[in-house]
Amino acid sequence: MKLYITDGSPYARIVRAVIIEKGLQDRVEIISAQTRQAGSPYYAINPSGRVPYLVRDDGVGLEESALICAYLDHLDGQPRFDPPAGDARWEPLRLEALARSMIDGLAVLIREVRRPESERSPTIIRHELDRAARLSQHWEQEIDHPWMRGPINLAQLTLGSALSLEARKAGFSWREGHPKLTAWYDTLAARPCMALTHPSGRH
Ligand SMILES: N[C@@H](CCC(=O)N[C@@H](CS)C(=O)NCC(=O)O)C(=O)O
Repeated sequence: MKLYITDGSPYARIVRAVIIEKGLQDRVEIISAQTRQAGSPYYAINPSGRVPYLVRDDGVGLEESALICAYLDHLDGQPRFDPPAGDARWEPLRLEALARSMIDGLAVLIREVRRPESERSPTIIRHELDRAARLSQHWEQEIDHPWMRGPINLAQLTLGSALSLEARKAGFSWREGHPKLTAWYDTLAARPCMALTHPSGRH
C-alpha cells in the first residue's frame, strides 16, 4: 500500500502514528505528495489533492484520516482503535472530535500565516488564535478524562498531533498556564509513534 502525506500534515501524522503503533511500516510505503501547487502530478493520483491518501494494494484510494486509520487498524483482524461498544463509545468519539476540531482551526491558521503578506487576513489569524487559546484552556481540564490517561487511542493521537503544531511558528503557543496539558503532551511526545513523526516540514 502507499500512503501519500506531507511532512507537516497533522492529519497525515495521525495515520503515520497508527502505522507505527500497529507495526505496519513494512506494508505501507510513505510517499511525500506535492500539494497546493497548480499542475501537481499528485492530482492525477488523488483528484482532491489532499493528504493523507491511502492507495490500497487493489488500487483503490481512501481519503480522510479517520477512515484510513480504521482501515489500517482492521487489517490484522485485531483492531485496537475502535471505540468501545454501546453507550461507552460516545465519550471517546466526543474527545476525538474535540481534538480534531482543534486541528481544523490550526490548519486554517497555518495556511493563513504562510500566505504572502499582502494576501493574509489578520481577522482570520486572530479568530483562529483565539479559538486555539479557548480550546487549549478547555483541554487543561479535559486532559484528566480517563480516556486521555488510559491506553493509547485516537483521541490522544489527535490531540497530540494538534498540540505539536506549536512547532510550526504560526503564533500558536499553548503551554503557558496549562501545566497538566504540558506534562501530558511531553509524555505522549516521547512515545515512538509521536517522536518519529514530529512535524518538520511544510503543511
Ligand atoms: N479531513 C481531512 C483533512 C485533510 C486535509 O485538509 N489535508 C491538508 C493537509 S493538512 C491538505 O491536504 N491540504 C491540501 C489542499 O487543501 O490542497 C482528513 O482528516 O484527512
